Amino acid sequence: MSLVIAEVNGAIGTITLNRPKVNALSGELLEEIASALTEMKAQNLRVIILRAQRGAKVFSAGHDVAELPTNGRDPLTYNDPLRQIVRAIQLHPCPVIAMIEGSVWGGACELAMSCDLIVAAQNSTMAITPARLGVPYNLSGILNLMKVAGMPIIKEMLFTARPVTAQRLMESGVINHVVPPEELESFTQQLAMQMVETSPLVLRILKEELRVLASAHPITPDGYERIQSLRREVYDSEDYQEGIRAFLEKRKPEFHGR
Ligand code: YZS
Repeated sequence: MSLVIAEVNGAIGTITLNRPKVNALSGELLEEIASALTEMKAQNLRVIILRAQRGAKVFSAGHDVAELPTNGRDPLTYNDPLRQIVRAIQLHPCPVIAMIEGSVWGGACELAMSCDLIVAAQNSTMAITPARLGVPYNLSGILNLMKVAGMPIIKEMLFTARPVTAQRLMESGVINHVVPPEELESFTQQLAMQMVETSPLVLRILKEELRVLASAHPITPDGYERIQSLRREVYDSEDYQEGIRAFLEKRKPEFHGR
């Protein structure tokens, strides 16, 4: 069975996450999203909708924790499949709308936030979880959060690792629209149609302009080296090993800060 269902209806493409295991973002699932995006790019579609199965309780459980390395290697490198998909969505020539139903966890929040707009059902939530798992979030991941959300909500989400409601995320500017679950599909289609009616050339160029300008954060080599060495402290730590072990053993982690 495919982990992703790709469909085209007129100028609108839809990519549906379809992994029975709560849509956890395994390398294989992410590769299927990448292939769907590449095919849709070749078809010159005007809008893409990224969604989970209709009625999903979990949009996605985030990075597949079983695939995180436990051998002292950086778990979220430039070439990690999730990082590649985030870049592919940001670089995709047409707008991508995340249509959210259910809970969104960890790396799946970044996947959703890398889309150009987010439409969410009233009962959906997002939780950003590296502190619960002991994972050193990477720099582009943090920067991507900073591009969409304000510092107060980012800090609350990162420091508590708890789910935040779609309503609060809309008030914080992360989500564009929150709608009743039964209106989610029709509302998102309508929004997509409004974009289909505009100039594809202008939309493509606006998207790239916004991407480049929003990424223009200068950082000194010294600052970069410092953050990277702090991250290394985490993935070399006992807490990192404990976080993953506890998840796989389905228990609460016991962190000691070393
Ligand atoms: O018992 P089986 O074998 O059926 O497996 C269970 C879960 O262990 C598995 N599963 C996962 N496997 C790998 N990676 C995951 N992220 C993951 N999440 C779940 O899927 C099977 C069904 O899970 P259940 O817990 O039984 O399902 P349910 O009771 O419906 O609860 C669904 C949720 C999503 C609420 C629950 O599974 C959950 O809390 N999952 C973990 C969510 C999470 O913390 N994800 C963050 C992953 N980390 C990242 O994305 C980044 C590395 S970071 O942390 O840095 O942001």
